[in-house]
Amino acid sequence: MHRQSIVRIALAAIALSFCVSLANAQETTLRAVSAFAEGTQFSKNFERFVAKVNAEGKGVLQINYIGGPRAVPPFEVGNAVRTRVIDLANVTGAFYTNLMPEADGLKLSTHSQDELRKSGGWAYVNQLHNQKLNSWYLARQFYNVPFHIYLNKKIDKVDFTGLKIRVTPVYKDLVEALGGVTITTAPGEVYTALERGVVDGYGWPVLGIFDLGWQTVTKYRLDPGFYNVDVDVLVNLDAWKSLNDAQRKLLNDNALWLEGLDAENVPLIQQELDKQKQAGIQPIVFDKAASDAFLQKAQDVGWASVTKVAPEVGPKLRQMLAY
Ligand code: 173
Repeated sequence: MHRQSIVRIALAAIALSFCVSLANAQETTLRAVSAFAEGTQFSKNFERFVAKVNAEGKGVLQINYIGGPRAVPPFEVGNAVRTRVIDLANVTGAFYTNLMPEADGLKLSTHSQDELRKSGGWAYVNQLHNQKLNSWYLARQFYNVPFHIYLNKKIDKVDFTGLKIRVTPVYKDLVEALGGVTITTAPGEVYTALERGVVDGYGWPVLGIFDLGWQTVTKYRLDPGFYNVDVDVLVNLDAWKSLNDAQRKLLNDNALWLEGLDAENVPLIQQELDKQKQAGIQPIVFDKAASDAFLQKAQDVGWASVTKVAPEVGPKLRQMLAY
């Protein structure tokens, strides 16, 4: 080969490898964890989000999903994202109330995330997360999924006197207001607590009790369901600020896609109620007046608790989320 062409090819190769390494330098990897066990109800959609971002984000952004509570204990996930031990988290507000007490109010919103994005509710909640948890409030999932109290002792009125109930901050004040004794545990400890009879019941959403085998140690479900689940996707604020426009767009577009998956919850809830029935879990249902009183109590106790721990933010949050 002509000497000049060899030089030309060599130069082209150098130029090409330079471009490739520049492109690689722009690809960022975010480390992510979930506060819920891998593959279970409240991690599943987040895991679909991770897979989709990774498929679409080649050369732009990748998410390294480290996993569930074996990586970071559920009640420490908020702090891990705040301090950037991880960059991205799938976690419920109830698990980081130690750092941000008003996160307990997220379960009390009465609007879809889509509506809250338009009304300014999302922007307010995001601002609170920026300030209090050094994080960006990327997405909220499961707004249309209620919580229940599951019991192993039958009750003949909405009164938990004499009962020990496993809780998180979601249910604690409500259960106590109804006379129950509360024991706070992470989801991973619920099965053993029930099996050993340490608790007579537990709070949990309508979805997900089959994931960890709880149907074998559950007799009753108190109806109606109350509040709305929030499982939030948070990004460490410094990590968020370091991203370029294309990277943020990738995450935002997929966050909206993730929120859209909530439409699947409607048929899923029906299937799960049928499955609970087949597993022998009996609903405990009271008359309309008692049910309405229970729901009213849940709302009243919920907002009173948020306002007690966050006197200024509480009423404002109520205005923004439950208008
Ligand atoms: O019961 C819980 O552990 C809890 O607070 C929760 C919150 C959101 C989804 C699932 C469980």
